[in-house]
Amino acid sequence: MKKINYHLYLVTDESEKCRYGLLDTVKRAVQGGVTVVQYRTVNKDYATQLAEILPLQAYLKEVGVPLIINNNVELAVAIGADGLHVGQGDTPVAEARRRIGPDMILGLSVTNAEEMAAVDTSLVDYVGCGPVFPTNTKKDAAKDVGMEGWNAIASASPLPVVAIGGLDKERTAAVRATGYAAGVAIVSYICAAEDPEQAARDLL
Ligand code: TZP
Repeated sequence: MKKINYHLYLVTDESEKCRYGLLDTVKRAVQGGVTVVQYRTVNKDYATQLAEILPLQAYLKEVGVPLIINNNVELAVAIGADGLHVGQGDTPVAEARRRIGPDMILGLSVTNAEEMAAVDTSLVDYVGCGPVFPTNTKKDAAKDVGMEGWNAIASASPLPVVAIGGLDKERTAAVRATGYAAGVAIVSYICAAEDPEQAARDLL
């Protein structure tokens, strides 16, 4: 299994919603301790994604932080990203694995126990579980599972599992205290923060 450090996993918001723009927000967050970054957008065309991702990738390579692309196999392969993340309704994991090859990290979102039970550990490297708490960031998010749901789903994970959805300082501490989280994935607490570096530190 490919090893990366999932401890503090930043999922980027739309660049126009990042208080300091995409690159500067990521730089500040990495200074604060972010260990992996996922580039995620639902409103940009391919050319815009490429224009945003190349400087981000150059910076993350320089500092040795892995870059994962959300739900865009073509982009992940074209730039030679470290990983690809897909949701249940996105490119199926078998097709994604075939297209990215054996070495790229592949993450899969799960929103309930049935999806967790169906994870193919021969194809997937890690699982994102949530939303754990309500979130305004993902418009089509499934119902939040709460701490009880997190405990039930995450404890059944055969792979490293990352919590996502509505996480702030207190909730992150609660999720980490369960002992099931390889990491926490965060959008707005960091991207919308007045001080993204300090926000990242809050979550370590
Ligand atoms: N997938 C499940 S919840 C979510 C995604 C991408 C958004 C989490 O954003 P926030 O702002 O950390 O609640």
